[in-house]
Amino acid sequence: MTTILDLPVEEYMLPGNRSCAGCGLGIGLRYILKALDGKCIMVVPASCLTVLGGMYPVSSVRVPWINSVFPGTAAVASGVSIGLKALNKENDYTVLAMAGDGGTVDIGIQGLSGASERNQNFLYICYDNEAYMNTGTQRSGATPRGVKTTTTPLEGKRHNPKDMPKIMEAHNIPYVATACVAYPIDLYDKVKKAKDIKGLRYIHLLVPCPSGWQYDPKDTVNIGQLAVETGAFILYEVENGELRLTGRSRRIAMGGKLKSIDEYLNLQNRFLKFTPEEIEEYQKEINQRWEILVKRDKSLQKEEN
Ligand SMILES: Cc1ncc(C[n+]2csc(CCOP(=O)(O)OP(=O)(O)O)c2C)c(N)n1
Ligand code: SF4
Ligand SMILES: [Mg+2]
Repeated sequence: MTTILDLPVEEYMLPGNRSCAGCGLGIGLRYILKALDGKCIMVVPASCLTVLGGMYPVSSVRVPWINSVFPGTAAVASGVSIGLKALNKENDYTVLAMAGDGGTVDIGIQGLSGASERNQNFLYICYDNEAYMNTGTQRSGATPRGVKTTTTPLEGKRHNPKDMPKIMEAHNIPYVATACVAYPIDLYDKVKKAKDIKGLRYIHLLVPCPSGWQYDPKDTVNIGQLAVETGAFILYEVENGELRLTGRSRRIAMGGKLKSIDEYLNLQNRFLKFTPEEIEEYQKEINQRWEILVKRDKSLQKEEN
């Protein structure tokens, strides 16, 4: 098991960037770049990540970085990986496409689906802050039900979000995983594993955002942990169709208990004030999804026996 002492001391993020105080994105990128030993070429569409990366001629990271058009991330990453192959350098670098939820589940989904069908050789990380944050919090296909955004200001979003990891699983790519920046070692291990797999690898990374989720910037890790501890977000990986719960989610499945969802909802001002009946309904949906994933994890049953 990886511990904090096993992490490389080398840093690939430079001190100082332009993201908001308490943004979860910097935590995620720091561990992702460590797991890739800084040997990657990033492809990034318009998003908070472009802001974090910085404007030419300055940069907050020590790795090459291509800014792509919004829908083109997976197409550009495909081109870069084919170019590396032509130069006989495909084992020297990981091509890392990293886009927000808007740039993935809505605007980039067709290019990503095509690249997945072709099993193009790159790692795609969707960092999910559950709205279009860079342009001031508009709802996306990943925004949870009941969230107030600038495009759903009164009644909150009325629809459930797309299950993007499930959509990616349906493409039969070699690796699909979820992760949350509040559990950086779990994220680190997944990126390290994905690095050594050939073909299209997808990680869906939950990134709490104090500005859009409306909570105190000091609570980013706490909120991310609560997302997992309540089952609002579940940590798992799927290799060759086999699903395995990981990290905190695995420990809960092996004898713990999910916390009640209202603990998570109440800490964030982005959610509507739900009635007790609505909270009960929310909890029921979370429990159902949790039970489906626990049942799918055959390795849990083996460990119990
Ligand atoms: C084609 C196009 N449409 C709209 C924009 C404006 N725009 C820039 S960043 C952004 C939000 C991106 O949202 P997401 O992908 O979720 O990343 P986040 O900002 O939340 O990190 C938008 C709408 C753009 N740059 N290009
Ligand atoms: S709006 Fe949210 S995701 Fe974007 S930089 Fe600020 S805290 Fe980070
Ligand atoms: Mg977003």
